[in-house]
Amino acid sequence: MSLFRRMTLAAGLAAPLMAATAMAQPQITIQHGLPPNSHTGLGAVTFKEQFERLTNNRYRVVVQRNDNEREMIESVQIGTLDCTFTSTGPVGNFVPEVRIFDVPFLFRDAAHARGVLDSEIGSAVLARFPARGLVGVIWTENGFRHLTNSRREVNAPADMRGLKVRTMENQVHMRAFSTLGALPTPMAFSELIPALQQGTVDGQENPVNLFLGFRMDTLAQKHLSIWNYCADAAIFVASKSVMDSFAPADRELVIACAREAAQRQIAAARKGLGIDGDRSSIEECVRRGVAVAELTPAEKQAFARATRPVFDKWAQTVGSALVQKAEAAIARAIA
Ligand code: KDG
Repeated sequence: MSLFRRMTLAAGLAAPLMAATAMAQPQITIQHGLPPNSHTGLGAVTFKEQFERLTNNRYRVVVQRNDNEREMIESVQIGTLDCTFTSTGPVGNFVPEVRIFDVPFLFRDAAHARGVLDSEIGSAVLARFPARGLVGVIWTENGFRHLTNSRREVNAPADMRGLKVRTMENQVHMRAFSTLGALPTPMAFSELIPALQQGTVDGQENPVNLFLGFRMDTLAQKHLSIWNYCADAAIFVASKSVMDSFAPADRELVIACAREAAQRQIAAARKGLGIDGDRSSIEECVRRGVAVAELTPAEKQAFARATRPVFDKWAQTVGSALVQKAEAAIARAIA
């Protein structure tokens, strides 16, 4: 798709406020799911600043918020949106191989997750995106997803029975929760806070910094289980048709700026979680009266074993050498 055609589409579908005078300057729109002061907000703004600066303002980058990640990816796929920072949550619906990174209890800690993302496994998964009209530009991070709920302390698989838990629109997550005897309730992030307010779910799982930022502690979420269930490998995804429309030098700049943005996003997502000794986010949960259960390695292993059928089921649907490599990583993670 030519850049001019894309500008017209963007003006018509994605950026109704764009002034006619700005038409001479091509516009790139990036969407992400959280408020401006979040880690995804920081990533998107960093991308904007870097790309505009390095192209001497030949482009204008517009940052927008959209808390429906599935919708964002669909738009990127059809080329009405240029790019997005998204969690992997709904991405597996478009690029099934991404589900490797949704497998529960795959990663021990942030360093382990980073190592796998930056390895040939991460690159091999990114290589699957173009066939689906997408470019997986770079892996970033949302932070480990932890469970909160209004009903009880959870530190063993049996504690999960009967808990109604909001999950992302992600088949691996849903299966993991149902395997543990919980009742997974998939919905977009935009529906999560109303669901907690109305008590239509007992719990949810998200990185601690999102839990704090959205004040979920005030929505009856009194129990937090730090269980390193899912590393939540977020990703910068661009539209393939849009990337193809760039001159090679500009395409390289997109990649370089996304990398810089990802670095800042990762640092922000990790803040306060005990990585590098800073536990301020976990301490803030305690200060707010949340009962925090930090699971021991043995307790996490019990969950990893209990959810092992999820991997086996998922592996049947993907198949391939990739699965074997991921399986080795899983074996290491639960050894
Ligand atoms: O990518 C940032 C958010 O949109 C993402 O964290 C949403 O984790 C999310 C969820 O639970 O839907």
